[in-house]
Amino acid sequence: MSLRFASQTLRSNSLLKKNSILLATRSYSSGEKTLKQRFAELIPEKVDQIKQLKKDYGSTVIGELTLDQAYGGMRGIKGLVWEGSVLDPVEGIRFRGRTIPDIQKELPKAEGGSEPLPEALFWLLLTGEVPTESQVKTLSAELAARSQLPKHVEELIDRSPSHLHPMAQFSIAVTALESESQFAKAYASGVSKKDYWNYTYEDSIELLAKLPNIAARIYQNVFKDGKVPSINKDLDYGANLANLLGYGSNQEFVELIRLYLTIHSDHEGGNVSAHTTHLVGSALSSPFLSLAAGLNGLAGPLHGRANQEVLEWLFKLKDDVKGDFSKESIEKYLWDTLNAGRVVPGYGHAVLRKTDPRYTAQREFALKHLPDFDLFKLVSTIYEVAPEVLSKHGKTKNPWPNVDSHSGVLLQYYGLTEESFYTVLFGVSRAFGVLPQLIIDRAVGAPIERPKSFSTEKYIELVKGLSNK
Ligand code: HAX
Repeated sequence: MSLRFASQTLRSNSLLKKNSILLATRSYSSGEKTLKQRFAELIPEKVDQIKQLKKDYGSTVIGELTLDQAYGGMRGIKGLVWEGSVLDPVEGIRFRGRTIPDIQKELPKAEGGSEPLPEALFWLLLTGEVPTESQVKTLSAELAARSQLPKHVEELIDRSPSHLHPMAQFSIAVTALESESQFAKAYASGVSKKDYWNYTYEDSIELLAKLPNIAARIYQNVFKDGKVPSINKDLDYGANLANLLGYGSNQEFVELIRLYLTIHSDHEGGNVSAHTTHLVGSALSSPFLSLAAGLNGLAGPLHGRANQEVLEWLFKLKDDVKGDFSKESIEKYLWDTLNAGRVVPGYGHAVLRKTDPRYTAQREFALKHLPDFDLFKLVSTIYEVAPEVLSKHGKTKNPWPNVDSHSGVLLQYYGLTEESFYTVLFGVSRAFGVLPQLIIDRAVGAPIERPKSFSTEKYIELVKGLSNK
């Protein structure tokens, strides 16, 4: 090991020790377990559960695979393990067995607030347990305390040209945080596999803590005067993010951000951002490099960027229909989109076969807070027309709206009108879903991922051989 690396490792180990001491002290003072302590207690149980499952059922056939699936984006192939959430095609997402209305009811909220705190969801996704209010407060305080960005990351964001898409800036900044990775340093110093989760946990908390400053710095640089307010150590994560973006004085917006961060976090393991983060992590790349890879996938228009595309599509619709917002006129616009060979953004889904409950949660928020907003009314009319048009068109397997169909409209109402920034907010939220799985992956010793591929020629050989049997 080089001298520089050895001293870095020593520094990171002493920092880790300092953090653990800090956490232990806090837990003694409140008499409750911290997230890290509780997770550490749960690891042996999870490891044993998996070991037993593999021992009893390791050779059980859990599905069959067709050639169509190999060529069709691997839809429906069971081959991933994801603990935080499971997606039912009709019912939608359940986070550790809980629906969105369940988590709205059960998870701790900010004082005077009615939406769940995303920090509480992080706890739930990692442990399967609902934290107490004071446990969430401890976690919020830790995230606020670790939020400061290293100088080189601030400089990288500041030097990015304003025409570089916010998602590209986001990915660059998260990648550059690799300099802070305790996991990478610990790995290089040869720590035991059993301790990987510990460093992955520390990196994940560090990363989550720094995302509001990254997102807000990009937003303020690209769209405002470049000044980023300071993190308030007494506030929760959503309130701080709203403040940093410049909208924290509006409590309704703060509530929206808490809801937004909670419901965009996790959507089981097969979606591009979740799968990519997990895959890259399986090579023992740090949480910083793994999340950056996932964010690059989220930036695609068929995935997270759809929330930006929805707004662009809505504004074009407004121009096209020239004040005629009748169902007939919207129907014509939908057909024009489809006949031009384009997708209707915000509609369809690879798994869902009904209206996305994340759409419904946002619709309910709008009905409560902004029922008369013209863009909300437009989105509602499209909801009445689009499923029938898409069904008649006959291509998509799911003519119902997904999460991206609604999120931008809510942000527009509160004045956050710069739609090219929207996927960054999605990315901050997605970190709450994919980082718990990375920590679990390292805790249970998940192996490097390596499915089998064939060339078309080889598949021809394979299917001919099989059909001759
Ligand atoms: N408008 C028009 N056509 C659509 C469509 C839509 N909204 N959704 C699907 N289709 C088409 C597909 O393009 C595909 O056409 P081809 O056979 O010509 O390739 C056909 O219907 C079958 O597709 P599918 O099986 O129903 O859907 P996929 O699993 O292949 O794709 C997508 C799922 C979400 C990518 C797709 O529905 C889509 O492109 N939707 C619009 C973009 C969007 O809203 N993306 C966000 C999804 C939610 C998310 O991940 N958020 O981050």
